[in-house]
Amino acid sequence: MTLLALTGGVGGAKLALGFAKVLPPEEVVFVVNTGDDFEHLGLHISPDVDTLTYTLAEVADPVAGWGRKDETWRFMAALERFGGETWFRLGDADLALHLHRRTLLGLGLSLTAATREIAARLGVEHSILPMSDDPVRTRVLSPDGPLAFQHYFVRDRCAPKAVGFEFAGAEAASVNPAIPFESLTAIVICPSNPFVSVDPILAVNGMRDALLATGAPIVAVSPIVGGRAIKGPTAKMMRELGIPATTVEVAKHYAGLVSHFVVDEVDACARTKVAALGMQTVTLQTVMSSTDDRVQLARAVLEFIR
Ligand code: FO1
Repeated sequence: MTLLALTGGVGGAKLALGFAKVLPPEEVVFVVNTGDDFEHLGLHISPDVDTLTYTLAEVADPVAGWGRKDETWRFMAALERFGGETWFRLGDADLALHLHRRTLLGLGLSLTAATREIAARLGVEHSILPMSDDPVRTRVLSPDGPLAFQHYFVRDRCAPKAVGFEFAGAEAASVNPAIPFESLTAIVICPSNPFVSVDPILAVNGMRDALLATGAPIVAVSPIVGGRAIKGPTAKMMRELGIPATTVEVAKHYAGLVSHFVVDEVDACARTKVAALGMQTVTLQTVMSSTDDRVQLARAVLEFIR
């Protein structure tokens, strides 16, 4: 089989690790949101690509989910003394990755090639593909105007009200040519934020049509469990957009694209409404606290597809 898994950062990377543990590198490819990318301190920051890379390399910080475990912060402390910008925290080892990526990009490598090189050096054998090599930048629309994604997410701690989203550059961006659409047997949308992690991927010019044209089942795993987001601001965003924060609403958001939808056991009663949208559904334990949980959910999703 060849599985394509679409993912954002921390939440999606958990299930991605489960797939990487049960499928060999030739049977799964990860396509990652780069709408969160930005230029900062002269560096190209690609948070979701790095979160997945560190997760698959099993060097991610287990508490934050982003950055590296056993990280040190001398660079940040030194930068602070200079009065530099420290709202976005780059650990010392993470900084090395960023400097190395700047070197690779400066040599003319694409983001895909730089990601492949960095992942290989960290011992990751599975393919991590940025959704596009062209810049796409997510902006959160707030009553006070648009906010660059990391300003909204990290600097302002998701406090501003979200009234909409923009994916600047998505229409002009090309789908990553390394995505093996022609050989896919299934597509999984990991339990990432539908609005700011998955929608930027789908917004890349031609991505949605290319996914649908594969004819492969498209399975989404709900990031909303019992009316709450497992991680991040998904539920808050839904309420601000005037949408009830329920798994059924997530399914509605994906209607027309997704053929199979995974709801958590606590939302078993939502299955009838999801089925009414024309999706096949299954109830699974989707909250992943341990590596075993990730592997178990990955296996169960594969079983559902089969
Ligand atoms: N998230 C934070 O909440 N605070 C940070 O200071 C922060 C720094 C950071 C550095 C590198 C990196 O790869 C990710 C980082 N993140 C940080 C996470 C990241 O910005 C978000 O989790 C994603 O953009 C949302 O998927």
